[in-house]
Amino acid sequence: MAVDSSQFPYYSFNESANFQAENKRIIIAPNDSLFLMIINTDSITHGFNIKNYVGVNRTILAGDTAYVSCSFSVSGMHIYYDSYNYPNNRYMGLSGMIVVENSTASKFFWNIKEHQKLWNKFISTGTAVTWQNYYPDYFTINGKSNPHINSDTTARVIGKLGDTIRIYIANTGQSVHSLHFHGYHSSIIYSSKHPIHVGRLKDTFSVYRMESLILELIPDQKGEYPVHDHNLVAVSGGHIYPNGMFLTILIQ
Ligand SMILES: [Cu+2]
Repeated sequence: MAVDSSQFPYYSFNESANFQAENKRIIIAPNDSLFLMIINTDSITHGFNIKNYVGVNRTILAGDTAYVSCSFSVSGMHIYYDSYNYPNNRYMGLSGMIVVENSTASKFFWNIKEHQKLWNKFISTGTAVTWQNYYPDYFTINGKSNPHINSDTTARVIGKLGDTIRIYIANTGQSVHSLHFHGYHSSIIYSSKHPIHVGRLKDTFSVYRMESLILELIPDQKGEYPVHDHNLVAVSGGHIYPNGMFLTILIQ
């Protein structure tokens, strides 16, 4: 269900039979062994893969189960997703985060996506879509839009002056998103697409399709400041402002 209470088909990797728009967030330490059992409870074929990880791609028929084992030797973040009928199934929501870390920083997670309501209906009924004609109208963080995203305690940054805060961002949608922080600069400590950008201190971050990015924020002032997508259509939902990719940071 979208921010304006309209409904459209949406898929997600969940831990149980209870539907959650946000995919299961997997957090492990470097060199941990991760074993996944992926059950396809749908009536159509799905897949599983981890971006930039060789040997885990699976096709999972309706009702079947796949088993995947993997591990990561260094800290970072990876995107797992439905690789079948790509990118359609992934676009429909089937994509989440694998966070590899052992830091003591406070952590927040933004899995960002966007949708064109009509396209979700088309894809769910097997109707072909042409990505060149894609004009999304709903924009989400962890499956939620403003104002609901502000009550997601795993997403909304709340901290104190001088804290070390890490924000894990994955763009699992089809569009590029450009996140602008008001009030604060953050440094890039990991980028899957542009490792050369690590160390840059900025207030606006482009996040490309299927890119994962880790930011470190050390707040130097108190206050409540917005963070939003600077492609301003993404600050709307169903054409209503500000019901999109927009939340606030609260530093006390
Ligand atoms: Cu701005």
